[in-house]
Amino acid sequence: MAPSLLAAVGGLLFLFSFSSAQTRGDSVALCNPNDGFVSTYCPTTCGVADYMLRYMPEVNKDLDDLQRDLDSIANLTQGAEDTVVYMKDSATSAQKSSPDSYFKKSSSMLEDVLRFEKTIITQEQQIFELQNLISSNERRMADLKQLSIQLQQKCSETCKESVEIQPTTGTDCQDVANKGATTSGLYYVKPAKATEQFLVYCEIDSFGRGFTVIQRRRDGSVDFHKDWVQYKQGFGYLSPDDTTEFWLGNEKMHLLTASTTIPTVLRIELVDWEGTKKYADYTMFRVGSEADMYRLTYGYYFGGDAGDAFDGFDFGDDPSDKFYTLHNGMQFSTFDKDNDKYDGNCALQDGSGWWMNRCHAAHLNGKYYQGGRYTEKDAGEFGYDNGIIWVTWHNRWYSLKETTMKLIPLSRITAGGQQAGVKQFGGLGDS
Ligand SMILES: [Ca+2]
Repeated sequence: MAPSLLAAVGGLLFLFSFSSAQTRGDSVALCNPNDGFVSTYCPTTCGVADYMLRYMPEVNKDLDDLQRDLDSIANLTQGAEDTVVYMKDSATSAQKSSPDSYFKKSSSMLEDVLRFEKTIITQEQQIFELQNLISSNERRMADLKQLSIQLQQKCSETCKESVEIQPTTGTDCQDVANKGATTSGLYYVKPAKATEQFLVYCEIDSFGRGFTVIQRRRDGSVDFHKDWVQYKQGFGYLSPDDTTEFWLGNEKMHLLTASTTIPTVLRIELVDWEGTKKYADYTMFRVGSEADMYRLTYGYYFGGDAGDAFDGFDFGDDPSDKFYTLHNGMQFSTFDKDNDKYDGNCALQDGSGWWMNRCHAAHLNGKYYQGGRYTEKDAGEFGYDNGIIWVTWHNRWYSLKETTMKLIPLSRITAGGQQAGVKQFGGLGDS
């Protein structure tokens, strides 16, 4: 307790004893104050009462203050006690609950750690796999580099002629066969009017017939969209085993057919996508000179089961269809040399070189369509029938799989009575 408070309590007790005296004094107003009272004389009852009354309000106020202080102290004490109890309770409860909560916290941390460890393991696994991938790729790259070096070495070697060319020569393949050649393959021939020999593929059968092959389609490996000069000189590839596509060339065809007085048969052999083989023969076949634009002429259709498409075809579009699609007498056209009977340019529209009329019923230099069937949409910007066509067998929206055009003297076509045996024609369709 503060010292001021003790003094106040002491004063209170003192005042209390005087206050009972005052209560009994009932003549306060009549009291005459004695001037000497303060220090010289003993006070009268009234004097004492007056003195006390003067201090009464202040004392009461002090008492009130004191009471408030006491109340406040009591309150504070209670608050402190409450706090202590609360703290004790808290401590107890903290002691009780702490291990649990720490356990929970540490468990959760442990879980986190485990999760992170798992993630790390997964990532390590991924890194390992990626490293494997990198090394595998590096190995592949090394292999490829090695291969590239080998290829470069091979390419730098001088090209060796490995194509076997048969030693026998003649004016054409029948002449070669007549001289004893029995093997199909590459031969040099020199027709009478030719200034120099040139290479051809001779198909020599077991009857001693020698066919000179002038055109071959078999897999679409050669693009037949060529210009005038290319069709004149020939393009594609001759192979000793008859595995390639080519156009022998208009000039050579002219030389082969114009040099002889013996009628030449053009045999056309066709294979469709079902593997069926058919043929058509034309005798007295000739290809004119370049001055006459390598005009196609023949005497007549000599037979075959493919039908006479060179004679035109009545498509049913127009009464003049057949007349405008026949080929006998037509000059050769390429996209850059329009010799057709059409206002437009058949060779340009169909992307080939051919003996175009207006335009064709037979079109063996057409675009190669895998599977055979095609539509206007497939036929490019012009949308005309531009496939490999022989309409007397398959319609114009069916492109044949294989074709062969080959020459043989008329005198040999029926040799051994074998015209009917053409179904066994060599090479064709064997691929
Ligand atoms: Ca024209």
